[in-house]
Amino acid sequence: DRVVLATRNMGKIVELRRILADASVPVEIVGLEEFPEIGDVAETGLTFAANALLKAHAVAQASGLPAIADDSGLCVDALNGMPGIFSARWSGRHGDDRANLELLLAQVSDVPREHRGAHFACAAALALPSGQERVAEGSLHGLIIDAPRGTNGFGYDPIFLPDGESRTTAELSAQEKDAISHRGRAFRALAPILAEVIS
Ligand code: ITT
Repeated sequence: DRVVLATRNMGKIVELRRILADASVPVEIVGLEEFPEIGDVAETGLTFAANALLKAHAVAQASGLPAIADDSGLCVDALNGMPGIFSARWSGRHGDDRANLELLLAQVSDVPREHRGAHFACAAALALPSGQERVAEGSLHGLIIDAPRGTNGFGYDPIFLPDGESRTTAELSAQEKDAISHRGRAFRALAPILAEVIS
């Protein structure tokens, strides 16, 4: 069985293939590069779940295969939950992780540590060409530190310290991040649904 992974974000692709492989879902994951005719999906939803479903449905319709999508982001308490669904384009340059992280750091520079709370959120969506859909969500709570640390992961990982951790998510190993991450939680919850729906 083939399932399309509906994302163009390399950081997510690496993590999703790993998380789904570890969850032993008996499917072959194919990337969007196999469907060059599928263009970008407008992320017009107001929630992570709405945007994940938009991406999954668009790709399931266009490819004729089941599709899974991730919509995720970092919600910062001191910024009223922003950048949230705008995390990938916070600086105005979509997918420019460095620029997004620098802007966020500047925005919280005056916020004292006790008010640096934040969480990563992920919605994992599955859509079938028939229109059937499922969503699962996951989150990871922590705080924003003053300066980037670590080179693993992607996006805002170098400035995010999970609760109870002394290392940022960019200092955790891949396996350590997957075990606690918003994406790990969301996709491990979706995995049995995926296995059931495509069997
Ligand atoms: P696709 O829509 O093609 O999947 P995208 O990068 O545009 O890719 P999103 O709109 O879901 O996807 O944005 C997710 C952003 O949230 C991502 O670019 C990072 O800035 C941030 N993010 C999500 N998960 C993260 C993680 O595990 N670690 C660090 N940053 C993360």
